[in-house]
Amino acid sequence: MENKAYIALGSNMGDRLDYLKKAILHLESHENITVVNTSSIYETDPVGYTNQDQFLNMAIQVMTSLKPFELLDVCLNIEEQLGRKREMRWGPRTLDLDILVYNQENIETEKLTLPHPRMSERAFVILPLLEIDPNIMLPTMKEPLKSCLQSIPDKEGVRIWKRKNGEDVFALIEN
Ligand code: A4P
Ligand code: MG
Repeated sequence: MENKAYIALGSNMGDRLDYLKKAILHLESHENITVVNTSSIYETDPVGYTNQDQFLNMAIQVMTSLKPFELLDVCLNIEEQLGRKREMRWGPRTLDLDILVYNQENIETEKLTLPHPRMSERAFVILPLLEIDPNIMLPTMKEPLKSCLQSIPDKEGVRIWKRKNGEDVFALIEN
């Protein structure tokens, strides 16, 4: 499991917490993926299309032997299994799994862009990610990601909803 990746999770339909938990368990149950860290769970005001319910968002770190496109396919499959219907870009969703970063890969294709193209403008992505890796560097930025913090909008729309206590990776999703 030599590759390090960060994945953002989001849900704003149905039992949001249950979708996040199930997504993490699905990833962990894949033989080529180990979940090594999770952020707290945040409740966040919708960004983009704002006439929709609040999201739960979090970030996780995985180690994987899958290549980037293989990891993406696993994520898309899990979204599908957990009932995601693609109706509207930026619209309500049971589960969104976005790969944020994969090692220091820089990929620009329609199917997969890494690092995730909109991540550094989005408080609902950056705050959970910095919680698990405060010094993370992106291959596309000279400064550490935390240097964006001051200038990103909507930070007040991102609130801790379920705090992670201690080091136990699965404590949040087990109870
Ligand atoms: N794709 C390309 N790069 C990636 C990547 N790094 N990770 C492709 C995952 N997928 C990637 O995604 C469309 C296609 O993007 C995928 O098939 C994949 O091949 P999608 O999930 O179907 O579309 P989407 O999520 O509706 O669009 P998009 O542009 O990914 O939306 P975002 O940017 O994810 O925004 N507000 C709050 N508070 N919290 C949220 O989580 N999420 C969105 C969605 C809007 N507002 C939000 C939130
Ligand atoms: Mg997505």
